[in-house]
Amino acid sequence: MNHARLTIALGLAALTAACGKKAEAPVATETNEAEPAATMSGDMGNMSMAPDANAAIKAKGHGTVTAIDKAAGTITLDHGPIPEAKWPAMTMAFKAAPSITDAVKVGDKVDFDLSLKGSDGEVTAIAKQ
Ligand SMILES: [Cu+2]
Repeated sequence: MNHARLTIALGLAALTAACGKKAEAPVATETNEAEPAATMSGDMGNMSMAPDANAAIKAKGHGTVTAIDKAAGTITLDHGPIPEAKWPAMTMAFKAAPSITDAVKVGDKVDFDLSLKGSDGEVTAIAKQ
């Protein structure tokens, strides 16, 4: 499963929905002398309601360590669903610092924190259950 593609697709869907809603809404207000509609379309990237594709998503997960590659700096986890990222359960590799890969071993059941950004997923904290 390609997380990056899924995340981007969800992001675009949300962005499109946000923009569509904005466009349909009545824009002019009699009392507001600031430009009502024209500035809106040129400023989509800064709309607070739009998800920022570059922002890291913080998530927590639970699973089992299935592989550790200290040389590559990765840990593979058979993890349960992660609602923050809209992921189903799966087995996948994440980047992990030595402090993470040294803290657990294959077969351990773990709770972990993730930082997800684009196609990069990194385990930022891990603890045996
Ligand atoms: Cu996954």
